[in-house]
Amino acid sequence: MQIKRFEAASTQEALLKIKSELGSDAVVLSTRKLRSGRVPLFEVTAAVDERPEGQRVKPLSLPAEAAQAAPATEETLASTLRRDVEEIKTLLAETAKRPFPYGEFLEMKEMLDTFFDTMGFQRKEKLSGALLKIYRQMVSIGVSRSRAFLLVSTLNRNLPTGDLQDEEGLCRVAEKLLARSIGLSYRTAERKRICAFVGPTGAGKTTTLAKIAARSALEEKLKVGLITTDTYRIAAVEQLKTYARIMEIPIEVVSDKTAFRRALAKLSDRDLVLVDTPGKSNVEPGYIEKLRDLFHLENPVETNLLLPLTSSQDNLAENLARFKPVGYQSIIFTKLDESRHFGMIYNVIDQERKPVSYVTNGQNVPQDIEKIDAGRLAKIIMTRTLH
Ligand SMILES: Nc1nc2c(ncn2[C@@H]2O[C@H](COP(=O)(O)OP(=O)(O)OP(=O)(O)O)[C@@H](O)[C@H]2O)c(=O)[nH]1
Ligand SMILES: [Mg+2]
Repeated sequence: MQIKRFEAASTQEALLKIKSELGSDAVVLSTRKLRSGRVPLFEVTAAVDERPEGQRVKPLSLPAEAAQAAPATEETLASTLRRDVEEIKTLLAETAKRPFPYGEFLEMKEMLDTFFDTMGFQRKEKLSGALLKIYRQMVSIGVSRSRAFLLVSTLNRNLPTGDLQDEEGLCRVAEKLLARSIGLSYRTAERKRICAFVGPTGAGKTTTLAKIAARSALEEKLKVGLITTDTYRIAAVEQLKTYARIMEIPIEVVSDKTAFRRALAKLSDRDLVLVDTPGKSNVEPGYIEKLRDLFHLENPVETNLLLPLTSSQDNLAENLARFKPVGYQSIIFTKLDESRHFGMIYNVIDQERKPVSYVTNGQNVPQDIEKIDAGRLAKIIMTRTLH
């Protein structure tokens, strides 16, 4: 490559000099204004490839309009650069302010996963369009992909070919299969006299307890008593005392095991004693052990773990593991009115093999609660609605 420096009164004049000396294949490397004023002077450095014709790099000649335009002085180049840098800075700042679109990203990932699953199934076993639709629906409401596949695969292998196109019929059979699977976790046990409510902060423990207390007292005409172990927050005690006052139900506030035993003795005439516990942060040391210790009495306590369906599947799994040492017997899913991921209920039951005693679907006491069995749960999951 030959590199040469040219001086001229304008860049156009310099380009003409370059063309006549180096030929039309010459490439401009830099332009610099050496002198301003009435007699300006420009320095243009150009290069030409000396390799044989066939091996030359295509020349980067100036575009026609650039050659026509005003000479590119140092000032104009610098101001263009400054403008570009400012523009890039503004764009970067705006991008940084915008939150990463996790929702859209996860939705896209879900669609891709389902698409690849569908392709995979078709290679393993031929599924009808109706079955694939059921699979996609189940995954979209939170049923794990392996459980959804197991279900459609069972339908595929056990139903006559003619039935595999009938989506409505398939949904009915799928609902029955789900109900049977969920039913395995239900046992016929006598309802215990003492019921405790544990679970993550804000899961709806106090509200659910109040709903059950009101229903038991008003509809079942049971003599109900309340105990709260939430002595950490005045507002929490007041919340339950208010409910107790309205329902005319006795309430005891306890802070340790001895007081708990005393309270149980005081409420010994009650048909049903409901025990509220405080929500505590994940890092509170000894919290789970304290709960377990409190409820391991000679008087058996039915412990309900409350899980809000507004949580993610990961968060549900975390809370299941965290509360396992308490030794809960039943699960209550709360906030179904704020979620569409009813399929997660099935994942939890299938994994934990524990029955769901209630679901709650709103903030109204005592209306927004439903006592639930396996058949009703399967219906809620398959129809994706509470009605
Ligand atoms: N949408 C909806 N909100 C609910 C439901 N159950 C409870 N809530 C609301 O959730 C919030 C927390 O309810 P609480 O009953 O105080 O929850 P908690 O588990 O006792 O809370 P902590 O004692 O602080 O751990 C309140 O605003 C309730 O009204 C439900 O089923 N649906
Ligand atoms: Mg509470």
